Amino acid sequence: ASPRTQLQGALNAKQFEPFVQPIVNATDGRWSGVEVLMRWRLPGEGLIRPDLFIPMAEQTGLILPMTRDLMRQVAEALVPHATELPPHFHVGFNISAAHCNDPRLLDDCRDFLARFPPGSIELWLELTERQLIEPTEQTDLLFMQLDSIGVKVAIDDFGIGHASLNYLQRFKVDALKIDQSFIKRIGADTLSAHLLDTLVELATKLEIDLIAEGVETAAQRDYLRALHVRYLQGYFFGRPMPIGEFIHAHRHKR
Ligand code: G
Ligand code: G
Ligand code: G
Ligand code: MN
Ligand code: NA
Repeated sequence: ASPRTQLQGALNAKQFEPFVQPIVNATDGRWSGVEVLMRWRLPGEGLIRPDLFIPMAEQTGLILPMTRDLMRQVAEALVPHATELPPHFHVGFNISAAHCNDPRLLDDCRDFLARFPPGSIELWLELTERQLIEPTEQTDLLFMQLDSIGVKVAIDDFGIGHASLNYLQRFKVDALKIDQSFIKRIGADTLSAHLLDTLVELATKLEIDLIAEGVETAAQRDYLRALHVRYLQGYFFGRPMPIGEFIHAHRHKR
C-alpha cells in the first residue's frame, strides 16, 4: 500500500493517539498545562514516534484530519476532568506549517474550545521555527481570528531557525519555546548562557512568555527559574504519557 493509503487506514482504524507531557509553572512547580504529542499505535509494532510519520502526513495532506482527530480525542478525555484542572489549563498542539494556510484550523479550534466550560482551558498552537509559515493576507486573517477566539500561539524549537521580530508580531506570537539544545548547554559554556540571557531580555521587552523545553536536571530548573523563565517542560517533571495516566498523576500530586 502507498504511504497515503497506509496512513488513511491507520486514521480510520483509530491508531493515532494523544500522549501528553506536563508543562510546569517555574515558580511553584505546579502543572500549568500539557503539550500533546501524537503516537501511532501500530498492531504488532508498538508505538511509532511522530518523526517517522509526521513528514508523510504533511506531504499527503493527511496531517489536517489527523490533527483534527487528535484534538477530538484530547477534548473527549479531558472534558470530564475539566473541573479538577487548574483554571486556564494550557493544552498545546503541534501544528504543521502546511496546516496554517487552511481556514478549517479556526473551526477545529473553535470546536475544541466549545466543548470545555468557559475559562477552564487555554488552547495553544505550537508552530515550529524549523518550518516558517509564509505570511499572506490569508494567514493574517486566520491568525487574527484565532487571536480573537482566545487561541494562543507559541513558536516551537525557538533559537535554531530564523523567525524575525516581524514574524513574531505578524503571527501574534504569545510565547517562545526555547529549543532543547540551549537547555542542554546550561552550565557547559558561557556563550549559551549569554544567548539565554538575551532571549529572556528580548521576550520580557516584547511581553512574550517563555517556556524552556528539555529540562532534565534540578540544576537546569534552578538556573531557568533564576532567569525568570515562566514555564518549564522536560523529563525532569514528566515524560509524555497517556492522558489517563496524566489525570491519575495530577490527582496524586494535588
Ligand atoms: O516526543 P516526540 O517524539 O513526541 O515528538 C517528535 C516530533 O514530532 C516533535 O518535533 C513534535 O513537535 C512532533 N509532533 C508530535 N506530535 C505532533 C503532532 O500532533 N503534529 C505535528 N505536526 N507534529 C507533532
Ligand atoms: O519538537 P517538539 O518540541 O514539539 O517535541 C518535543 C520533543 O522533545 C518530543 O520528542 C519529546 O518527547 C521530547 N522531549 C520532551 N522532554 C524532553 C527532555 O527532557 N529531554 C529530551 N531529550 N527530549 C525531550
Ligand atoms: O510531588 P513532587 O513535586 O515532589 O514530585 C517530584 C517530581 O515528580 C516533580 O517534578 C513532579 O512534577 C513529578 N511528579 C510528581 N508526581 C508525579 C506522578 O505521579 N507522575 C509523574 N509522571 N510525575 C510526577
Ligand atoms: Mn512542540
Ligand atoms: Na520544541
